[in-house]
Amino acid sequence: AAEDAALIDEIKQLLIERDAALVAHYYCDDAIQQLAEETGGCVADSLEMARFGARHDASTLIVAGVRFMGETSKILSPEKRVLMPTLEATCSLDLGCPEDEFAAFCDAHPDRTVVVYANTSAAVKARADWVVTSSIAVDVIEHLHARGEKLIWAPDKHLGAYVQKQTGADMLLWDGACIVHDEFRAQGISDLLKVYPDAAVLVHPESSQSVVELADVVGSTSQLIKAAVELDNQQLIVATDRGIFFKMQQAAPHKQLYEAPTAGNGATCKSCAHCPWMAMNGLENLAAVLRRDPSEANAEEVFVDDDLRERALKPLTRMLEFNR
Ligand code: CIZ
Ligand code: SF4
Repeated sequence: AAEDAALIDEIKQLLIERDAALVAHYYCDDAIQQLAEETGGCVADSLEMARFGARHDASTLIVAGVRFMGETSKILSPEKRVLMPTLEATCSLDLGCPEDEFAAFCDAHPDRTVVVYANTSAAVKARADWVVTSSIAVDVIEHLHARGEKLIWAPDKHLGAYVQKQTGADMLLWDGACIVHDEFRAQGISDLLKVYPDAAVLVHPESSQSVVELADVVGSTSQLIKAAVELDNQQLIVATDRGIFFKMQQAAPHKQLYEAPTAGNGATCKSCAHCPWMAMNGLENLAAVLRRDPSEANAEEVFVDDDLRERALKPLTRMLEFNR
């Protein structure tokens, strides 16, 4: 803990020296979220992270999250230097939707509007008509469906199925999943509800349909935090990355939060309900990336080439303007 305190002081000092703002996702470890908060950065979902970064006047953004979040920040703030604690932090949805296979899928269905989830590479976004996050997916698809458009949806099949059910839209779904949310199990949640019969169940729609069906509230990370505050229930069973407990408990200090059970529960589970890529963001690599001489190349800097950037910016801008 003493070592952590020294590291934290060093990082705070370096953020000032480098004119840098720390932008962290809700799924990062508590120490990172706390630092972002204490240094005037932000803790948010991917949409709000990108917005915050673009608005902030720092010349450097440190994006603690996963690769696509760094890319989105760079696309929206090309004049800023975007660094990450490690560029190796990726996402099973991004990995499961390679650019070439996705382009072939789109080419096979030229009559369909292409909607991709924010959890994709810049190259996949560049192929899309729309980018959405889970907080606005239903609203955007409703809007496109009302205009009579037929859709391609990628990459998360669970979120896609959920949105399809909510809107009745004609959607062809890519077969991708989040390795964290895919692990929640309806049976485990039903069993936990027997122990806490008054609990409300909060579910992120990257979870499977059987889990979504048990939910009192289905929503994005920000929407689930809001629900935790507003619901009368004192006990909450939460089916999303447990990194969210840091902000949720802060927002609803008197409520009891329980992790929804996963398939891997028990002795075999090293990191149930916690994204292994989000967990790669630590104090050590955060400090290391800031210590490097800012006049030299930084191995953890995010670049998006200009042509790709321009193409990916279009569907991202549509999302931001839709959501204003
Ligand atoms: O699961 C994720 O990576 C989420 C929820 C990303 C986001 O949009 O904040
Ligand atoms: Fe990707 Fe899932 Fe990790 Fe989010 S929690 S970054 S969707 S693997």
